[in-house]
Amino acid sequence: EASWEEALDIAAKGLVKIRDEKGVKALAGFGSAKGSNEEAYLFQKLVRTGFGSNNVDHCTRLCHASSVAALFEGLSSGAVSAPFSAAMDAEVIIVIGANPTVNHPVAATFIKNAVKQNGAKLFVMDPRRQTLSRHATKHLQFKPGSDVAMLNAMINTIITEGLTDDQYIAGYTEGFEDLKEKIKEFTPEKMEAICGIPAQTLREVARTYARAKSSIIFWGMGISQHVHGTDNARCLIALALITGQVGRPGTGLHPLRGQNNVQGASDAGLIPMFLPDYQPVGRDDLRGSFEKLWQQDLDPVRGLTVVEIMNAIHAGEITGMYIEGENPAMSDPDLQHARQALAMLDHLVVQDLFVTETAFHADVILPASAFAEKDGSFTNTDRRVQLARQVIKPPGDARQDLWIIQEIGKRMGLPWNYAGPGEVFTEMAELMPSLKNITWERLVREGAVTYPVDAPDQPGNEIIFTTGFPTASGRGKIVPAKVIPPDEIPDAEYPMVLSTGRVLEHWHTGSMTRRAQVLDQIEPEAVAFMSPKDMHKKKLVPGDFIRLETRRGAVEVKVRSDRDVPENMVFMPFCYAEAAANLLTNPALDPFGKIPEFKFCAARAERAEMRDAAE
Ligand SMILES: Nc1nc2c(c(=O)[nH]1)N[C@H]1C(S)=C(S)[C@@H](COP(=O)(O)OP(=O)(O)OC[C@H]3O[C@@H](n4cnc5c(=O)[nH]c(N)nc54)[C@H](O)[C@@H]3O)O[C@H]1N2
Ligand SMILES: Nc1nc2c(c(=O)[nH]1)N[C@H]1C(S)=C(S)[C@@H](COP(=O)(O)OP(=O)(O)OC[C@H]3O[C@@H](n4cnc5c(=O)[nH]c(N)nc54)[C@H](O)[C@@H]3O)O[C@H]1N2
Ligand SMILES: [Mo]
Repeated sequence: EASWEEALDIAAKGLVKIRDEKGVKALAGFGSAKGSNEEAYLFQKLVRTGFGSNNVDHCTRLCHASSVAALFEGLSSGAVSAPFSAAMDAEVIIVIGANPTVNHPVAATFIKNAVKQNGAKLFVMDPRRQTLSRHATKHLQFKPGSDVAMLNAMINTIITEGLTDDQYIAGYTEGFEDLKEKIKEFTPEKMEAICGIPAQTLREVARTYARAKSSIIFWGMGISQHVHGTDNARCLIALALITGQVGRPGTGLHPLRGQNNVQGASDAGLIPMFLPDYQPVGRDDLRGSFEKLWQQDLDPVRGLTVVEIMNAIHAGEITGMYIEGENPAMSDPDLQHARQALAMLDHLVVQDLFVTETAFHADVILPASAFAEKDGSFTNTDRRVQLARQVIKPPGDARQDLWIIQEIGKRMGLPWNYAGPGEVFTEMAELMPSLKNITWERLVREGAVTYPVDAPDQPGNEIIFTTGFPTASGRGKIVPAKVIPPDEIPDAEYPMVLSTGRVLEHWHTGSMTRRAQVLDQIEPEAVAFMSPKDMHKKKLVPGDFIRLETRRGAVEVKVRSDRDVPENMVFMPFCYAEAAANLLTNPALDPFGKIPEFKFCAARAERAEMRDAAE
């Protein structure tokens, strides 16, 4: 225990010492997608001006990094093209690699209502069945990791059967001729063997999507968390572009965002290759306006990403970190490796609501405040910037994040004197074109504004890309994808597939929800989910303990029978510290988004010898 003064002094001194003795690249920071836009902005500014490098990242790297890579490559914008309520205007809805009733319950309600009230056709594409499957016209339960095969077969059908929107292609896209050539080999018959969906079904779904007046695609982690995550997203973009299913009511591309403020934290620049609003750190012309306003030269070289930072610690290159509102000791892949890295650091400052598994490794823990305990703006999955107002006082001696980040900044020599989030937002708006016509005063007055906004007195544009794209040519780029298998294929030694994700009751690493009595009573202990057939084969009954093992490690966990899980797969949420799924996951990365393959690795599941259900 220490006073705030003492804690802040030690926290900042440790960082300064490393910066001055080992150099600016020996420090790194993880900011938070749970905090406000202003906190995210100030945190990346601290790393870029106080630490002196671009070694700043956050959980988006583990989340939609590959979707964003594909969207930027094709459309020069990583945000959704339409809000989730656009489902209500859609004739056809595709939900792929997402489980909205569990993870996006509000959006799921719109999707269910679209089916029920408007008769929309819903296609759910997921190796695992889910609640939404019951509302679906069809659930395509394809083989995990084979999205590109399935989607390419659909693109092939649309092109060979002449279901493309040729006027849209001519007016708003580029790269179609190349796609047309390359897609020839991906016939539904050939792809059936890879993805496990009958060619006839692939054709029917493709036709329905292409022919509908309005079709929209929602996607989630089942698309992004693969070594071919960017390719998966490229296929979805190609589907929308060749059929013109974007830029009109009821159409579009909607990567369902995860953390409450992952859109805002990314926009605000918690990304190692981009300054706020995705302005590349290497572009002298763009960096110049930041250098002018911040009155300091900035590093023109991109920084390291989440997993790269952990590797750099092992290599002895990074020795100090500041982690605000993230729990990498639970959320990173291959935890043994990640936790070793955290333990190797000479100096670690952790700022969180709770003493997390990450805080366990810290030299200084700074108790921060949750969203209800502070003011700030948050940007949701629909690009809606919303003002959250403080409703309760932080407990005990906990302090607000903005204040803490600023105090660290001052102690590192920065001339900061922000009176509150309003001043920080005003500075952001000066540097971020996306916030044009959104002022703090407007947020206070209206509560929420969706960007982009054309004028101070006009509402924001919910649907974008109505007349082309913000690319240099104004056209959306179609990028063909090849079929690449997952990094680690099941074999004789590890014959099953381990897939990880979420449950309704818990949030990610469980640091918050497992401390919530009610939620923890509903889902109190670590579980893995297996198909009844596999359980029967292995002579397991629900409640038995299994030993789940991969090339990275092993955990013992209770098993639950679940008809939604396909044969030969084990599904496990990553919220349980006592059986952390990420001790098992594969850290292999997608080459473009640098996202790890959380959704697929080879595993072995056996009855745990020492334990049984009676225990
Ligand atoms: N209750 C709760 N809600 C949350 C969260 C939470 O922790 N708890 N986290 C939030 C965050 S940050 C995020 S990113 C979102 C995530 O929300 P989702 O994207 O819905 O999350 P997941 O459960 O990880 O995975 C989605 C689906 O991908 C499927 N899948 C697995 N492998 C494949 C594959 O190879 N291809 C395809 N197409 N699908 C596959 C899984 O079966 C699963 O149904 O949820 C947000 N909402
Ligand atoms: N195996 C596996 N691993 C995964 C995934 C998967 O599907 N499978 N999904 C990945 C994805 S999509 C994501 S987004 C990441 C999430 O990874 P993390 O972001 O590391 O997970 P959280 O548990 O949400 O951690 C957020 C922390 O912030 C704290 N916090 C909340 N609000 C505040 C605040 O206002 N201020 C401060 N200072 N702290 C706050 C919480 O107490 C918590 O400890 O996990 C990734 N890891
Ligand atoms: Mo996420």
